Amino acid sequence: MAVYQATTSAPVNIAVIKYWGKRDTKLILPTNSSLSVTLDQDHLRSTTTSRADPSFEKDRLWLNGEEEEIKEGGRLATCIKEMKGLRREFEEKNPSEPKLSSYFVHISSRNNFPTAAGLASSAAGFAALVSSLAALYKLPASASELSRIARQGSGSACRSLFGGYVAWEQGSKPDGSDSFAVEIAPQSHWPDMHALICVVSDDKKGTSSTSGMQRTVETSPLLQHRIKEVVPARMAAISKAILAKDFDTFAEITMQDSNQFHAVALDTYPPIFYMNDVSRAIVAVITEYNRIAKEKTGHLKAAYTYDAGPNAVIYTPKENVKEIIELIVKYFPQANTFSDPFGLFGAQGVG
Ligand code: 2P0
Repeated sequence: MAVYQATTSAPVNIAVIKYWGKRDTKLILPTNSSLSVTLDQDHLRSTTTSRADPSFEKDRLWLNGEEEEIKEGGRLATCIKEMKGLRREFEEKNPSEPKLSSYFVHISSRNNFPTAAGLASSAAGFAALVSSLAALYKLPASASELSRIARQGSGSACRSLFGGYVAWEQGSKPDGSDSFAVEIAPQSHWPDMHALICVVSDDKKGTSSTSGMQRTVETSPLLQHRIKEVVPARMAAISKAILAKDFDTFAEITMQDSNQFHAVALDTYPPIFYMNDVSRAIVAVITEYNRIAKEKTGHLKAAYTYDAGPNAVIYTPKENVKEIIELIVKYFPQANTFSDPFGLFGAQGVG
């Protein structure tokens, strides 16, 4: 008996131009383009195994060993259905291929990063799910084509189909066919770039991204300014900075965009707070660190960014990593580093 099974993995990504707001909540089409840096390390990935078998009685999924319900019409069901649709097209073109599209699938997904790293896992999770089904089904689809399907699982997941620097082009078509991720540059383009994760809290966030961003779309006048006037110029400028390895411009835009995302959250009614006092203290430390560096050398040394939670991600050229960890430990003495060797991208607890 043939065994139809495939295992793949996908990395975590952290946006430097933030996605926040949908123009279509079912297809997950965003109100603005976004851009992320992939934390492309072996130890920050979701790994997923998919198996198709004629004996299976329904589609099932396990997340870190616990079974999750696949709700009809929900995001998981949509991704699985879309992937089966692609397989069906493939079988029509290649009639000798087994009819896997008619079998149910069992999917098992695990994150190898500690929950305590405070990272959103849905991006890596949906990207790994889609790529494992693509491998199971032997689809010739490109990463951008697959990103269109991962997007329907979780918006930010479309950016985890690539390593390195990745843009999610918002697109303009109502069917979402032009809303997908593209690689701006591979990680190898800028090996000097490092990221530190400062865990302020690993508590589950109060307002989910999905509901929070829709409240922002409905109530924030600042969001309208952001999506029309601010993001398009920043997307172009930061892409250019990445290609030129211009850290000063990259850092300035990254920090400004994090600030504006949190301003838009505050402009939501009722307001949404994701950063806390420790997050703000880290902003102050990095700002002062950059001020001194700029005075001495004319250049910035670090860029902070915060997602829908209080944890900081700090981008910095490699030469500053040690200094920044020492700085964080000095000002946040309760900090403890994870015992896992995090390699290039460190994770630092400051909780
Ligand atoms: C981002 N975030 O660009 C932004 C910045 C959080 C802050 O993408 O509803 O989990 O599943 O599409 O992708 C979080 O939103 O939301 C997010 P859904 P998602 O990374």
